Amino acid sequence: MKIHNQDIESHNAPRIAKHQRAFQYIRSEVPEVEAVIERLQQFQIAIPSWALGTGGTRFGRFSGKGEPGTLEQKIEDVGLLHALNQSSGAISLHIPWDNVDDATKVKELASSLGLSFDAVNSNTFQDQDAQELSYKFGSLHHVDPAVRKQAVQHNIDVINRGIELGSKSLTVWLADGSSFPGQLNFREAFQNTLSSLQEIYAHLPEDWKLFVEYKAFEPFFYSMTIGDWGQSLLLANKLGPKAYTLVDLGHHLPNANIEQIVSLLLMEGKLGGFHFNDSKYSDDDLTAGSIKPYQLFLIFNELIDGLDHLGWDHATGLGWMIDASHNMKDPLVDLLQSVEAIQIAYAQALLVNRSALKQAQAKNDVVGAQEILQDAFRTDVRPIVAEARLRSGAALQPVRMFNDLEIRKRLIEERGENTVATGL
Ligand code: PSV
Ligand code: MN
Repeated sequence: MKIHNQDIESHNAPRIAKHQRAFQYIRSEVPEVEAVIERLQQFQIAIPSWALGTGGTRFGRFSGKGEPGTLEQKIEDVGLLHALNQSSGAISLHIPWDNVDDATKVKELASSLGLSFDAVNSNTFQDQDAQELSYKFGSLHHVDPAVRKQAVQHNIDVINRGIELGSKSLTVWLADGSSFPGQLNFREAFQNTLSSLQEIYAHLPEDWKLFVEYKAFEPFFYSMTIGDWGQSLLLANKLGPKAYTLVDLGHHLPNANIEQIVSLLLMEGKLGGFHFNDSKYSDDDLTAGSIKPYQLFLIFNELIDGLDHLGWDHATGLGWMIDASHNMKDPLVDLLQSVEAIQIAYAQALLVNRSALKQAQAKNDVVGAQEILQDAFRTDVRPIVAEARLRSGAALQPVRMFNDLEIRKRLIEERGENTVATGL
C-alpha cells in the first residue's frame, strides 16, 4: 500500500487548530524554536530491515501478520514510515538476511519512496545454508585462518553489495567471544580480529566508514572479543581514519554511563554510528525512550556538545539508526514511537542553555547545572516536533494515522497472514 499526500492532509485537517494553539504557546516560550524545527527536519533516523518483523527471544517468536516477506516489502514498509513522519528516510540492510537480487531495481524502488541506503551490516554470527566453515567458535577472531578468511570475504561481499546500493558504511558486529575461562587466548583473539578487520578495511572505498560495534555480553557469557568501547576504539584507532566506534545503547553492563562514553568518543573524533533502543536490563531491544527517557536526553546533550565542538553536522556527522526488534507490539508502530522519542530527546537537548551550563560548571554550581538540564528536559517539545513534521508534509500524529488508516489490516490483506520477515 501507499500513503498519498491527500491521506496526510485528511489526517491533519481536523487536528490543525489544536496543534496551532499548542505550538503558539511553545513558540512564545522558546525563542530558538525555528532553529530547532530546522534541525529536526534535517534529522533522519535509519530503520533496520530486521526490525520490520516481530522479534523473537530465545524462547520463541510470535510472528505478526502481514510481515514483509521480501526485501521489496521491507522497503515498502520503511516507505510507509517515512510517509507518516518524513524522518525515516533510510533503510539499513543486514546481509544475507536481505537478499539483493537486482540492486538497480531495489535502488529504484527505494528512491521512489524517498529512501536511501544506510550502513550495510554483515552477519558472521549465524551459519548460512551452503556455508563451508562454521562460525560456532567465532569468525574474525577464529583460531583457524580458513574461517577468518571466509568471514573476511563475506564482509568484502557486503561492501560490494553496499556500493551497488549507494551505502556509505559497513557495520561489523561480531558474536565472537568465549563462554568459559581458558577457552580463548584473549590477546590472540584480539590480534586475529584486528588483522581480519585490516583486510576488510583495505577494501573500503575512499568515502566509506567502517563502524566497529561492541557488546558487553551475549551470545557469549565469559568474554566478548569486542566487548566494550575501549576495545572498539583500540581497533578503530589501529585501523585508521575511516574506522569508528558504533554505540548501541543496549550493549553495556548495567548502569554504564553511556553519555560519558559518547562524550569521550566524540572528543577523539571516533564516534561513527549509533543504534537506538531502550532497556531495563541489557540488550532488551525495547522502544527508544520507553524506559529511560532522561538517559536518552543526557546522551543527546553530550552528542550535541561533542558534535558542535568538532564542527560536525548533526544530521550527517554520525550514522543514526534504530536497532530494536522485540516481541510485543506491531513493529511499525514501535518504530514510529522510537523515532518520535528520539526526536523529542534531540529537541530537548537542543534547548539546553549551553553558555549558562558552562558558567555553572565553572563555578561548581551543582544545583544550577542540574536546573539547566532539567529545565530543558521538562519542556514539552511535542508541539515543536509535530510542527517540524507538519512543515515536512508528514502526519501530525503518525501512530494515530497508522491506526486510523488500518495500515496493518491492509498489509495483511495484501500479503496474507503467514509471511515471515527474515531476522532474529
Ligand atoms: C547485536 O545485538 C546487534 O545490536 C547488532 O547490531 C546486530 O547486527 C543487530 O543487533 C541485529 O542482530
Ligand atoms: Mn546494534
